[in-house]
Amino acid sequence: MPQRDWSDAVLYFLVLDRFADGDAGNDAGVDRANPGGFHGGDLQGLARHLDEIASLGATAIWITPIVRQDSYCPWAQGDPASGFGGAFEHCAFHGYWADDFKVLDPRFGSEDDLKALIQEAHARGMKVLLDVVYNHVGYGSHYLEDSATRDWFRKKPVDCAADPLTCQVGGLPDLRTELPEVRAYLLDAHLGLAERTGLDGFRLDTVKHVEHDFWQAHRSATRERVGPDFFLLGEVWGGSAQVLDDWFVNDEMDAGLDFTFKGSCESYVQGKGRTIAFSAYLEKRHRVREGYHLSHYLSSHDEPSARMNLGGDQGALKLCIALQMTSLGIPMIYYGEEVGARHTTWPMNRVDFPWGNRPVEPGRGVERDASLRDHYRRLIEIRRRHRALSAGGYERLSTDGDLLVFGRNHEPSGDAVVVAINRGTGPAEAQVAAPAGWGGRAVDALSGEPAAVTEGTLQVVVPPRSARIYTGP
Ligand SMILES: [Ca+2]
Ligand SMILES: [Ca+2]
Repeated sequence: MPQRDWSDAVLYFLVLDRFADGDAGNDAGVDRANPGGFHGGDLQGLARHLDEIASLGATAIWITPIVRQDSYCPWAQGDPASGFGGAFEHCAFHGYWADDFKVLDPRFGSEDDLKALIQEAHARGMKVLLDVVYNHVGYGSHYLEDSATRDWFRKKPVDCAADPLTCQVGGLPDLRTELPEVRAYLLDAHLGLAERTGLDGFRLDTVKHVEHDFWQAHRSATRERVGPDFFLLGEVWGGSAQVLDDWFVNDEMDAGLDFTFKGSCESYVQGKGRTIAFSAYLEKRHRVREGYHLSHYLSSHDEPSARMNLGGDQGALKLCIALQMTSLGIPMIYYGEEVGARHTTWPMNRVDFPWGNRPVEPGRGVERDASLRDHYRRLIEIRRRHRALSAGGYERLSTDGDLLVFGRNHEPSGDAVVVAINRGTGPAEAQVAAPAGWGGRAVDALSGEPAAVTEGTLQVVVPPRSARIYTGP
């Protein structure tokens, strides 16, 4: 299958340890009762269950870091709102506490396992992004002790509010990424793995904590060593079209996570704020620099899930999913949210993937919601069929009351779609200008129901708390 252009990519992010265990032989120390323990998921398990992701319609996977992890597990206190408020040992199951950047953690698998995973993903038309950390190491990394590397770290404690570049994020040892020796080592470690295994790109962790000139050197190095198409998606905490431009203007990366979409959408579908203000917000996202991408999501490993923030209101959640799939950017799906995983907040926003009655650990026997998955699948299919949804412009058509109607137009292909979202508890109607060339009738791609087009006017009729995606003849 051909690889797809990133402008219409659909990304699936998973915490590898929490997805599928394909090798019980690397499960020493696994403790599934501990929310902060390793749960056994690995590259082999993921490779074996790729169809679970491919059949959803995803075109790319982002997996958490897989380099060898620190074995130190500090005690932590769960947020009572998560459903787990007790103390627990917080281990490096998430992969962000490296012990050594040059070897893979046997708990996640080997380089051969990674190569096999990439081959299997490519065979299904999916790319693979690996999460990499350049800013810090784990609390007990061997680099802190070795005489050759112990000077690679800043010794003076710095507060992140005072200086994001030299501070210790979460108290983690900060690498002196301005030193040529440190840069060369880190680039060699991460890019070497990409060269050897055929990765399609990186998700870059803690971007704002490393110098811009590092990221510029990094971009040149990836171009030189792994090719011009190697994709870079950065995590700039608080990222938006405006904030991320500081990293796009000098081409440090291709895309950045959009931290604004989730909260804006959650508020809007709960009736907060005026429809016209939300429309202006969606329009503003289109000011992203030409050729660069936002990646917008509803849940992540670092925030409370949309499901939790919406109080379990499935109707509201479905509206946010519809908005996610009809908005500009690369939609990112957080593993399991498509089947109703019970992610809450930390530490329970990284729960096991719900496998239902399939014999897969971890997460075997955890209930899953097939109808929610169908909603995702249908929306992703509609998005991939319409360039207007992934790459088109934004036109506000109606913002009366609780009904938002907007047009998405993609001029190069001539594709046009009209999206209507009714967040209210009553039915809503509007008459809006139909895209050029729509005569007679349009069809709601979600329900299959026809809609009238009379003399260039589309009759928009939306049931309570529902979405319509009108497509032309
Ligand atoms: Ca395992
Ligand atoms: Ca730093």
